[in-house]
Amino acid sequence: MKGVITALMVSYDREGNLNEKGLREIIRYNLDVCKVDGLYVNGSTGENFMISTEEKKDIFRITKDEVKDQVPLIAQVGSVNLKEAIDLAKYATNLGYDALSAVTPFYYKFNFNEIKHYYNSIINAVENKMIIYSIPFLTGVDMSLDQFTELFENEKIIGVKFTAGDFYLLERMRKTFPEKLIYAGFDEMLLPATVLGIDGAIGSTFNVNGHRARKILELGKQGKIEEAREIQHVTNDLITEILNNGLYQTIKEMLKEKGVDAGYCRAPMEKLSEDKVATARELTKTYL
Ligand code: MN9
Repeated sequence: MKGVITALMVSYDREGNLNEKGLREIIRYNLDVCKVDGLYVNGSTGENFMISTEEKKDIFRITKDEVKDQVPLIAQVGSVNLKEAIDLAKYATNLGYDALSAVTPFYYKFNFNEIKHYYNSIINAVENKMIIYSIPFLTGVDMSLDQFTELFENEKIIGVKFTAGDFYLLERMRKTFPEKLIYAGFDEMLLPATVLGIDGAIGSTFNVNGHRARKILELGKQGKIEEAREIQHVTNDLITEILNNGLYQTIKEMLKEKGVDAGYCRAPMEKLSEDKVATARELTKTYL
């Protein structure tokens, strides 16, 4: 479960209904064109926090059916509704997902004992492994090295998706937990994270830019920093444009330009204006 892992996009129609055919096409594009090493399902990029439990299950089921055993699959099951998280953990485990992941519980200011109880409750309910999903800029939950150490005492908790720019903490984590899996979560900081010794990366832009991410990771690991930096520069030119134009909407529009039925984002996320659709088309021509 190392390497470039796409945070999978999901296709919704104009009314916000799940588009199974489109989801399958996005998966195929990731496996056949971007050639990524795995998929992270129902994360932020999958618009997970705006959809129902039944829809989450449909996405887990369709994805496993399309991928079979081609690449490892990670199921993000985290929810402030702990019963839902456990239900989803059982569901994804029964489907044969290779690992689970759960976002730190958010909205309420849970104390660390509550967070620890949340992770142990989810992972001890199933025969599977857990990757912590840490994304402080969206959740407001910032954990310390000592707190990660306490969570990692449970051997079923095998790693972390580290979506943060705190490279001091990242370095301390690498040194302290050589046997745990650390995934970079910000695609625009992939090279510096690689230099610090991550095992892989999980990101949204890999849906379209997975081939460049692979080069950055491989060159970075080989110590070919100049070459890797050039590719990170091009990657970040693209990511900056995507962020300015609307993150998930623009990636979907780029996929559509490549013939993938990627659909629209789920409300309350808005649809792109004509101008922004045109910008996404230009980006596709320039970068893909
Ligand atoms: O999880 C993604 N985070 C979010 C990873 O979507 C919130 C990243 O891949 C970012 O989308 C990407 C752009 O900032 O690095």
